[in-house]
Amino acid sequence: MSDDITPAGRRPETRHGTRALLISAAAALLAAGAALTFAGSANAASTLGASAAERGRYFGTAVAANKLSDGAYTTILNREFNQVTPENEMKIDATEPQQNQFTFANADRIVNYAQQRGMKIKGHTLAWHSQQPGWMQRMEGTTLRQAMLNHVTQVVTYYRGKLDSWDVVNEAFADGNSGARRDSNLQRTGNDWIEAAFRAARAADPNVKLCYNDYNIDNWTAAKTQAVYRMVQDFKQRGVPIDCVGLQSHFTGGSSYPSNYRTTLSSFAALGVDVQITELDITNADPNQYRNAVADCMAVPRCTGITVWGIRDSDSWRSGERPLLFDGNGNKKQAYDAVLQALNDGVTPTTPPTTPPTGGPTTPPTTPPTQGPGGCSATVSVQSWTGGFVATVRVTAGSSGTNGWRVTMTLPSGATIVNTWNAQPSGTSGTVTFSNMSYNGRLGAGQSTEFGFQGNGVGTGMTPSCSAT
Ligand code: 9MR
Repeated sequence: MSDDITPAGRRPETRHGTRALLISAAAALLAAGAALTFAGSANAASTLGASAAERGRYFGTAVAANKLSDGAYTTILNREFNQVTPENEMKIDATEPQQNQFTFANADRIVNYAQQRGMKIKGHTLAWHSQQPGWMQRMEGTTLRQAMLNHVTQVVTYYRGKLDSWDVVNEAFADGNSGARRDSNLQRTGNDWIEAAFRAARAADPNVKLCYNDYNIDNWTAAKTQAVYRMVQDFKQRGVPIDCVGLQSHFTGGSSYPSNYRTTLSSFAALGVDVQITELDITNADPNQYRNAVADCMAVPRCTGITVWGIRDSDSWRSGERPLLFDGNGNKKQAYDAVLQALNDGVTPTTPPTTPPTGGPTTPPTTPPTQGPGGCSATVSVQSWTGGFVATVRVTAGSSGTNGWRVTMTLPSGATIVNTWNAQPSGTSGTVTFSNMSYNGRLGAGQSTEFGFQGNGVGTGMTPSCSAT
């Protein structure tokens, strides 16, 4: 593994400290793994899902709703996989074909199917430059930003409690050597569109894991990989809620498995996020590349699961490359055996790899809830750094619910707001009233929502008061 590459922005002494830690952690895992591997091969699991589960992971596949009536397809799905990702049914054009008219029928078929069988579900995907419905493709600026946040809020709310994770943002970085964001109508709404989407998702479901997902971020030295790494590092430092990074890993169409893949997986994981292989397929299903990719995931404790992008070659978006684990007749290919072996040889992390989602380092609410006259309350928690802060405000409806709400707070002298999400501020300094957006004003009795803002200066001593409208 090309361990000598120092990612930009990381101090060498930190790097050495990290390496020493990783080496001792790896030694401990190897010691534990020796015993577990022995036990594992004594009664090696005979399906992909069972083997992954024995090692605290999942093994999943992309699923198409219209194939759930194909018996040959579902026989393999039920036998081999314990996680699913809807291939197209949760994309923006599928769930909000007309603005504010949501359709979940096809996605629900997959969700119900998976839930009945105890399979984990990854939602895919909430904010993406591609597969936008026509109305969204024609939008720009503030209107688009609001529409995107509304989409995130509505869809995450609809599936609250049902999914394991969401691909909140998909494919936001450019290919090539620029390390820049991909140009798109979403990107043109402002560079903070990604974090705004993550914050809206967290507010809508505090328990689902929130992932950033992309392709061509497998090679650790690639500019695109480094750019995504720096974004995730920045999010963790600033407390933007992110729980996982998905490496699509389409080793098709001219891409292939990079020898430093394990370094990439472990480097992202070291930032404090789970990593997952989310859309794996490999030209001609090369058994060695499949074996290596799976073994790399198994060697990284926070690599929590692998999803292949379809079941049979005939189900693949690149069927001509026959890139999957089953042939068109549903027979296991050589690559299947290689993957099963790599799973069975894998190591069970000593600590469970799944952690509850975290929004980064948060401080407990700095003020007791204050009950406004109109039946809502608000608390604020603040994360500060030198010269700035992010405030997250939780609004909770009283016993009669709200049609709308307003939260007023006085900023300390010298503090100014530079960015607000999920609320409309009346000003940028002094006493500011934050009003609900169109999509988060209506709260049932006892229900909560969150908004937030970023400020310059010091953010201490703010006391929110809430009134329902
Ligand atoms: O496999 C999906 C295919 O059926 C769709 O036509 C295509 C349209 O964009 O999307 C494919 O899935 C993509 C996934 O959503 C994101 N990463 C790349 C996948 C392959 O194109």
